[in-house]
Amino acid sequence: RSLSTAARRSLKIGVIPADGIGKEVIPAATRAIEALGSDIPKPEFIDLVAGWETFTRTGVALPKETVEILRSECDCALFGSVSSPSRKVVGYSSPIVALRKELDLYANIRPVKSVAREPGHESPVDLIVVRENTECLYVKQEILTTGDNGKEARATRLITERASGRIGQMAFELASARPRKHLTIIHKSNVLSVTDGLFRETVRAVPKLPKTNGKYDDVTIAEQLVDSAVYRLFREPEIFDVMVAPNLYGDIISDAAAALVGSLGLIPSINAGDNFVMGEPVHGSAPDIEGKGIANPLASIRSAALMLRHLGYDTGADKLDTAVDAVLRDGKVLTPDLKGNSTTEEVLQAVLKRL
Ligand code: GGG
Repeated sequence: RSLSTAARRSLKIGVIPADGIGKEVIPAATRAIEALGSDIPKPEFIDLVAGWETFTRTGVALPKETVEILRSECDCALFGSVSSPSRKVVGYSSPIVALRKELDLYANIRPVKSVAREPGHESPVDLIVVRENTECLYVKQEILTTGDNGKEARATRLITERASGRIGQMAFELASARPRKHLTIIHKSNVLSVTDGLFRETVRAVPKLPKTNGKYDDVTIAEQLVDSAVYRLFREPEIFDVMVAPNLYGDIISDAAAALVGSLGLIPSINAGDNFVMGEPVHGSAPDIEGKGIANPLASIRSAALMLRHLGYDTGADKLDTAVDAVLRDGKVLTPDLKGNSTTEEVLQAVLKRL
């Protein structure tokens, strides 16, 4: 990471497929990256482990070695999907939540965009969910006690000025670079006036900070309560451009928004911090289709494109996105989530043919 983007001769990418279909779609993404040739520095893939399966095998969900190698040897990473159980398992904690914290990947950027009828035409849905990635209820401080009402479960919801400020700045930065320059702050501060109130006020204050120097003056700001935001997302998605939300709301809204473009199997994300970036499809490990070879690889290929773009490799990223758009527009080679009957490999081949 001491090398500038332009000076890098190779790009070291940590590869963590983790669980379920992550093991099928992440290899497809690495093959798409390899096919970019001289558009990017020579990719070197470093295979790393994490996940529920790793836990059942070794007793650790996120091995120290995985974190150390990502920190000391990798320029970036690709993460697949994880199948954490829905019950408490002693000694287990979600490795993706932990990894975002360990590497301080404070922004989860999730673009949701439908493919335009023809290249260059407007997409009917074109928005970005910017999800705070390190706190909210995902600090996972839960306690179970027994009182007069039987068992009582409590969770701490953490919202800090620091985390809200930096995710706010990231959201303004993204909004100011888009044609519509519109940012909607998502909260529920009519009920949670202390926690969501702090998030809302801190994000709102970003453009007024002296360090921003009027940089975001042309960004229009709106706000929406999270429940009505979901309603309006389905009724009139075109009103949204960039949405910024605390962790839990951002997680839910971005999965919901995926329904607008046909499949969760199309939605990419990056987990970004000031020093590291990790691409990750928004979908989970999909145990129902694991091992069948029919998982949609496009969210992972698009996550690779987002990761490359974040690192400044726009040509490579554009090529991947253009190839994915062409496959979708053509509509002949699609996995079952998009009502097709093609396999992961066939969709990958269709992308590779267009690179
Ligand atoms: N790639 C996104 C993903 O794996 N989603 C499922 C998820 O977030 N799971 C949380 C967990 O299992 O710990």
